[in-house]
Amino acid sequence: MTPYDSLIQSGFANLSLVDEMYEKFRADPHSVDSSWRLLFEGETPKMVTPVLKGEQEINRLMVDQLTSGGVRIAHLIEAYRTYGHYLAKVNPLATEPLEEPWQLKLETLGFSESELNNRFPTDGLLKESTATLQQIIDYLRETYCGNIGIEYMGLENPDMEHWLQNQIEPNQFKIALNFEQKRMILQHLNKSELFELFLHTKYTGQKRFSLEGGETLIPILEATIQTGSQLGIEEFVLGMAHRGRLNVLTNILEKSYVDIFSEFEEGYIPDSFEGSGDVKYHKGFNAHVKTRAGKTVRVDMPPNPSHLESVDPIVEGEVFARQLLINDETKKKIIPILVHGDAAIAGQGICYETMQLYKLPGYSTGGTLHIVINNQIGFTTLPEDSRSTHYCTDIARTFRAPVFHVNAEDPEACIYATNLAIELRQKYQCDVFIDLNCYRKFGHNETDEPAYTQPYQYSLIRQKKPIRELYRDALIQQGILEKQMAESLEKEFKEALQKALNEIKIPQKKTSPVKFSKIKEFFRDYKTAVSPKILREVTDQLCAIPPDFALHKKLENLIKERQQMGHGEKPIDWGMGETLAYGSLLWDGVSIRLAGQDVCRGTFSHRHAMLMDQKLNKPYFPLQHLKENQGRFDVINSPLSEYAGLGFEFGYSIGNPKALVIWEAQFGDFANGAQIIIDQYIAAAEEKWGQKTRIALFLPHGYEGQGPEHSSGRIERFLTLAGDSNMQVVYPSTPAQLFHLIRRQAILTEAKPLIVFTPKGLLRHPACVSTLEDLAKGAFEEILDDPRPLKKVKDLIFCSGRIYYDLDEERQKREINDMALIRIEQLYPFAQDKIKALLKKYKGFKRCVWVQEEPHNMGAWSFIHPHLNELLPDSIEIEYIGRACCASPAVGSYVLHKQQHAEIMQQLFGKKHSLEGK
Ligand SMILES: Cc1ncc(C[n+]2csc(CCOP(=O)(O)OP(=O)(O)O)c2C)c(N)n1
Repeated sequence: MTPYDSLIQSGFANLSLVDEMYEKFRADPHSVDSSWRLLFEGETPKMVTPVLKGEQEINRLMVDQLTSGGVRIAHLIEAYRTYGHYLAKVNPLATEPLEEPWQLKLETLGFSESELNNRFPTDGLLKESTATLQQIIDYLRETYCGNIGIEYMGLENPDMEHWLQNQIEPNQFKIALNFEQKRMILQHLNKSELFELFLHTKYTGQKRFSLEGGETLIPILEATIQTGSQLGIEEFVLGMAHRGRLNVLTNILEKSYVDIFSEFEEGYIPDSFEGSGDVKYHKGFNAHVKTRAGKTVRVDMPPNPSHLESVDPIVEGEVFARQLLINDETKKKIIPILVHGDAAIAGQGICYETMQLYKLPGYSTGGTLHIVINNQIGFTTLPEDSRSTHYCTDIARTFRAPVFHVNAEDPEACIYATNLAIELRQKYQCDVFIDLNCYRKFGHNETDEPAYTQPYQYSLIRQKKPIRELYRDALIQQGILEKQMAESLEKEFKEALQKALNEIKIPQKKTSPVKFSKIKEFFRDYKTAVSPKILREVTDQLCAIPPDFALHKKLENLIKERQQMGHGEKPIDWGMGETLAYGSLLWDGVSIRLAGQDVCRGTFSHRHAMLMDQKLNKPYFPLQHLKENQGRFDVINSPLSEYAGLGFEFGYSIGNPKALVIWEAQFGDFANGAQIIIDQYIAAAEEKWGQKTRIALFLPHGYEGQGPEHSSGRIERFLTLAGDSNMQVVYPSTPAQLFHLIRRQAILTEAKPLIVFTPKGLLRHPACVSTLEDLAKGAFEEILDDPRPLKKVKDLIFCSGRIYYDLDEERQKREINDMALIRIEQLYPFAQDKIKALLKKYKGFKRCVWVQEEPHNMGAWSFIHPHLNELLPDSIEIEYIGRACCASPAVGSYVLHKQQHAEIMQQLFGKKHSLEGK
């Protein structure tokens, strides 16, 4: 409560406070609360504008106004604008009138009952300049406490407040629709309800997540498209909840009834797609919809898994990418719509994480329209058990997004709110919420008995007349619609449904289903080498820092070294290998987006893709200044969110399939905060929905004694997810390998996600370097053979990633030359043929070992073991050397870590190659 509010609440008992505040205000207008400032600046209330006169007079006038009621009326109006929604009649299940909130009580506002018939200035609210207190309150109640409750005050956007007041107050938040508009609403309610009824009778007991009780969603979405298109929107990306999804698919995206019904038929097998598929209420669809004004609007509903709200950041990423592709700088042509459930929006943290993106330059889509199907239940749980907030939409308050609370049983009010919401989004580029208060006619799904747990709620629901009938009867009663016409509209629609049902042909299973992109795609000969000339040119541009740029002292050296590396005068380190991969791709016009926590500099200070002018505090991105017509390069420090952060990038990669999109975790461990995006989308989206992505995940991994949480990117998890050619899991060990890998990912003909375990300790390891020539020839090698000259090999050692350098060092130290160290750089898809070739090359070896840093139950061992064993001669069994099984990825103590490391070395080298024996 503001101090000014307290004064009002105290019934103006402390008028000396006004003097005190005014003194403070005169000395410094910002030293007082904004409510006082508004008062003294004469904006609210308008009656105190003569503040410009002498101080004495001001005080006198204010006292007059306060006591005469002018200020009180102004405050009363503000109170209704701010809190009127608490009294709005938006709950179709309400059985009793709402209790007046304290903010609107007469005494709170400084009035008494006895003043109800006194006349007061109306402050421009009514046409008349004065009216009785009762009349003013009635007007405000009609406006702010009718069938729409609006939360729009105090959102730090006075212009938006005024705009809304001008829209709302003159017509008391009512809309006058013409016959055609009303007929359209009825038609959409018909479609919405009768579709569900039809499914209910024809496919009794089948899961469809009926929209009944919230049918008004369909006219709302219809209005969004119609009004939106008139306001310049050409495309909507719709993140849809399970509830009403089939209804929206047919009645908004115009998916044919035949197609929908077919999916309900026994024996249905999809014929259009060869993956494992998904259930009908998770599938995506897109369509071009014709509006009544003759425009065409694209509506895209991406597929999503059961995981509620997980699609939110994906929708945002997709929209953001598309907006960039069409240069929609105003962000008014493509907009995101997110349809939520009331329990989900209140409970799922991803909603907050996604909204946190909404004003960030690297993520903002210019505002999302949120529609909550608020059926006042989540499965069997009531709001009192599922949220601590008053409204399920209270997240909107955090982000200063206006909310329209509407009653599904008043479709006209819903449409009016929708039109305002979409106009607001277009005008103010803000998120807007429509809280569609409704009920759920049946159980959570159609096989559920809701009365087990909600007998009272369902006793009310069973008495409910369908919204369509309520509206139809109201139109008939108003004389707007003839009963006959209403009946013929319904009949027409039912006949269309029946006709569709008769047309169903169940598709036959294909005899030999064509699989989507094959494993062999990965092993194609991709040309990733770049000529030394281009590499030098890229380097020169990268290192050409503007002369007046105040570079950080330490970075002067980095730039100098990078210049030498790019000219072959110094070995190329990890950072430069990565940078040259980006630079050379951008040179060829490929767009790159790299996002994640602190990626601009790089968590381990190896990247420096953003340089800061030390005097002007302004960033400079060398990779954006290579040449004209180069690819777009975005490097974005993400908010501290893995789930929404990765979800957004996945969505971006769908929205712009050609771009190379990379998400980097701060440490690989943190990727599990985005596990739903990894499991449900990255690993399985192609298999379930045919959705292809070339997204790459960089997961810093490696055992350097930093403890349980900074060692492992959880290689084992990704390998468990790998299957059926769904993605690549790679642990590259040299800068050149990374260079070729990044370039391969950008040009893969069949886009597949790429999981890369990236190093920490190797970033500056003197042995982890490549030459310019390594970049200028060759390609990414799935398997790296031993580069050292060896005698007849007795021990064949397989490993992956960082540990190679430790093993090699130890081997050198011990002057061993009959041991081959083979690096499996690409763990999945497993390059079986290349391994076979190496086994042949080292034929006659006596011992075969897999060495890893990770515990026995983690790392690549469980995956590699059967793959390698299968290829070995019968006489040889692969041996495991690594840490013992452990519940946690790594020990906390550095000393213990070193001990474990020494044990690994001892196990491998100790038996036959003891140093003492030398
Ligand atoms: C992340 C997640 N947790 C749990 C579930 C199981 N589940 C499916 S629907 C549902 C209730 C959702 O309630 P609400 O958001 O209000 O939508 P409604 O079904 O009422 O339309 C639950 C718990 C899920 N799908 N996703």
